[in-house]
Amino acid sequence: MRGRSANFVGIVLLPPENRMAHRPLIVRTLPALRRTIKKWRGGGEKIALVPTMGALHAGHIALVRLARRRARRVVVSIFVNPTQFAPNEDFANYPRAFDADLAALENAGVDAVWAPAVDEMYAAGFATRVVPDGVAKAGLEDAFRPHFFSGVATVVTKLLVQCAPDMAVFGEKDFQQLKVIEQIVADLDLPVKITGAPIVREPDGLAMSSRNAYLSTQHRAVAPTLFRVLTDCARRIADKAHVARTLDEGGIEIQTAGFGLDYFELRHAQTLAKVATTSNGPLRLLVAARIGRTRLIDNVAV
Ligand code: PAJ
Repeated sequence: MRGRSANFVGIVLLPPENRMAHRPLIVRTLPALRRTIKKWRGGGEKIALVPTMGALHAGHIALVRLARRRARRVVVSIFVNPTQFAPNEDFANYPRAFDADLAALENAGVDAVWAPAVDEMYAAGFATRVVPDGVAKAGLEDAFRPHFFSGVATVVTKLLVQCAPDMAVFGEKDFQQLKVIEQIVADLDLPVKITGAPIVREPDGLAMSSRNAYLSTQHRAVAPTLFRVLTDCARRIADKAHVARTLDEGGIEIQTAGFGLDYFELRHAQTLAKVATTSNGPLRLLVAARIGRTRLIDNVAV
């Protein structure tokens, strides 16, 4: 026994605060969140926020790791935000996996998980919305989900006020959403730096998404077509192929694979304005398409 415990002595003698260092604090109420933030601020610690709706995958965790490199404290919010879902959308069925999420965040070294109930976020009588214009009206996601960006803008503004982070990380996966949030922060003078993080993909190129869980085996096999067509068309456009023709051909390929196409467009990467030629970059190629009951979005730089 002596010899055996001696093998473990290095682990056993670790001070408790070190062993517990990566177990995130689960925060459910605004006063508790404020106390935590105030304590960290008082200690002069830099805070990063990673907003999510949970059902976490490697794409979310990459945002957390980026946040960890930039700030002493990392808060991840998990809140399936009802105001960004239309009545016919998947709010009720959106995947929820709090225990698995917590385990993943513990591994990633998160300090706190801000997970309010819906009535903590939207108290009785709640009647204020942030309604973004500009990039939020670019005719991409907004054309198919008209309610979406006011819901996102309202909840993200609240999260930024609640957590008062120095920085917040968002994925390029939701490219228009990232631009909308940059615009809100600039327009409302919110003292936070917004950082965009690259898209994390499955080995076959499919952009990771909580909604990929909805895909049938058959549709999952077809789903990487989106990234393949995106990269192929981006390369052709960068090589000076005719833009409209390339987009038409790419769109047909996506539909032939079995998707319903919402949009497949070349846009200016900052303003999201329509572009007909490659003369005024930086450019982004963006797609949204439906397969079965799942709607997928993706984009690449050109
Ligand atoms: P959610 O879809 O959970 O995504 C949370 C964050 O993870 C977003 O910034 C999103 O762009 C990023 N993300 C998702 N998949 C990614 C991938 N494959 N690679 C890199 N980043 C990825 O987006 C939302 O939640 C909500 O709209 C929210 C901003 C939390 C407001 O409710």
